[in-house]
Amino acid sequence: MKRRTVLVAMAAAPLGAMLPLPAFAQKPIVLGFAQVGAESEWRTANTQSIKSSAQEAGIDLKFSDAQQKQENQIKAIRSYIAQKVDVIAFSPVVETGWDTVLVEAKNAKIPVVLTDRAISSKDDTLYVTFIGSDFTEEGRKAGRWLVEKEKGNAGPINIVELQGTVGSAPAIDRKKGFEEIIKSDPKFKIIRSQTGDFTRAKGKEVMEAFLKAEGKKINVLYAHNDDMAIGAIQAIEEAGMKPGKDIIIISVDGVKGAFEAMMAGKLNVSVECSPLLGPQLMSVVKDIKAGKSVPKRIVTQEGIFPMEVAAKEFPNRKY
Ligand code: GYE
Repeated sequence: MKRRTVLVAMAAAPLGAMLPLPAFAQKPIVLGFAQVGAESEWRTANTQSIKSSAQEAGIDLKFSDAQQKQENQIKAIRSYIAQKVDVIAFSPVVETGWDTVLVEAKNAKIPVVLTDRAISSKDDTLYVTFIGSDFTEEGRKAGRWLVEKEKGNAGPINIVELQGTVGSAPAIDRKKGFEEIIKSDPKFKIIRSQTGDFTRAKGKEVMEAFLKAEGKKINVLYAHNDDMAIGAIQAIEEAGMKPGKDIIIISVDGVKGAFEAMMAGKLNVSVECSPLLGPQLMSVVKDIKAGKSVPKRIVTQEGIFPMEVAAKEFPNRKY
């Protein structure tokens, strides 16, 4: 009798009462994100992507900017541990030196997701997954483009290289991938290589020094990101040379500023590296909280844009 009453009551209840609790009644997932900084157009787009997709996903985001300093990122991670956030995500400014703080997160049972840049650690239980690009492949793409471009040129081809932040995954891997390809022909020579810390200002400054030391001997500039290439373009123009013609310029990221430089004929090619990692990160965070298993490595898909296609591609660019 009693049971029957319940059934009748349920049938009479409005449909909504039988569904799971609506989203607003659930406690939102809290995600602590320790960003590298705001050093480049890429980084600005990455931050924007993370903030907007957290909002769309209903995730409570705690965000910090480390101004390209590892110590600041470690402090931010420690504060997320102290606040007992649900998940910590970060983009490690350099590859090494993370074990201590990540063991602390592990002991506090807070899962960690790496985005954009990888760490180098023997212990891969310190993070759940790494979402980001294959930087070595980006370096190879840059190298392959140059080899193709210089086919039939006997050389020597003198290259100057603007490296990214010292010790960072993209600087290490973009150098490695590029060298792997160009070493197949001894006509390619890297005559100078120095860091420009992924910024326009340093890119310009270091290029000025390269020009002072090597002048007209420089045939090619390989910059590990667009911002440094854009800074270097200014230096080349100020030295009375034509960027994109007197010096072939190759860079990485594919940000709008690079497309503008390509359309102006000043940058020859940009290898794409997508900063739009936010949506993937939010869905991984939700999966982790739901106890689902996630792959250890999630690779971003990307292309390469020579200046010849820049005007056609420009309207499609999202960052
Ligand atoms: O290429 C550069 C940024 O880690 C992939 O960092 C990222 C790099 C990007 O400052 O522009």
